[in-house]
Amino acid sequence: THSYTKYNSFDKVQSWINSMASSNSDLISKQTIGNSYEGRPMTLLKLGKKSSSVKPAIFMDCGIHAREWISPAFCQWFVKEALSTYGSDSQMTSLLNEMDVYVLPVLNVDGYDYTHKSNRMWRKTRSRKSGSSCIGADPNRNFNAGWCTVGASSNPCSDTYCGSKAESEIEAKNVADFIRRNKSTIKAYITVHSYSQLLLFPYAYTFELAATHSELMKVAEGASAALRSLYGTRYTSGPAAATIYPAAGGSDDWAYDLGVKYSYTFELRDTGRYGFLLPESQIKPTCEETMLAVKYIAAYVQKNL
Ligand code: 0X9
Ligand code: ZN
Ligand code: ZN
Repeated sequence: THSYTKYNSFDKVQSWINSMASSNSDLISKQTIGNSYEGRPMTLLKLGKKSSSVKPAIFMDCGIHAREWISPAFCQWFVKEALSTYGSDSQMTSLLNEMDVYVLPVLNVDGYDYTHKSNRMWRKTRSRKSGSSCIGADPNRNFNAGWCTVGASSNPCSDTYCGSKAESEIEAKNVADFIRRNKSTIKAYITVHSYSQLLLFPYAYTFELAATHSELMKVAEGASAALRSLYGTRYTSGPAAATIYPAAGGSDDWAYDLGVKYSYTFELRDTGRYGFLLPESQIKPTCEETMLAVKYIAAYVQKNL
């Protein structure tokens, strides 16, 4: 059975998605943005008060990397909190009245399932390619942003394999197609990873500063301060190349260059004690503090539409 304070399997997340979407039809709907390499549906939730006019939107995905289990846990938590605080929390109410929030709880569905069934430390997709016995590409090296120029490998056996071309991975292509199709409404892109306690923004594929660097930094610092206010958890904010490492093909850089001006990558808890194996006892505090940061970014975006 599904629990917000446990790491749910893909099947549990999928049935949770279906039940959320069918029981709260006022505020939530679901759509499939495509299927994965192994044929699993990639189901996107849309949160927001129904409106006759087109609303601006925020897109958030979790679980690009299979082993980063706290990330899908956060997307599930976000959906729960959004629905349960709409109508009582003034910020959430105003956010969902004025904007839509798209939540993709698990992007790398095949990899996520594989980490539950076979190899807990798997990172990549599960695609096969002829000529190599190695499986999968790194979906966060597969977007069309300086593709495979730095911090990525062209060796299919590497954990940072960039794929045979940009968007070779169907999961990356499905997300990119959706964002391109809805480019005029999507004002912010948030992607959730673990671990290291960082709030990153473009660029990762170059050390050059983004055109809107100071605004991106200001919002990141505000979000990090909001996060820290709950339990004192410290996050470092900055452009990805200088703050973590240079790496091309990331979804954050791609979305930013497409024109989504507010593009952020969260690296959630912890700083390495447990790493990807973050205990379930930390799901609740991690999600509660991260809510404050995501809501800070959302409030800023909403105010600056
Ligand atoms: O390397 C990554 O893809 C992310 N770190 S992780 O440990 N979760 O794998 C950082 C992503 C930062 N942004 C880009 N590299 N574009
Ligand atoms: Zn990651
Ligand atoms: Zn709460």
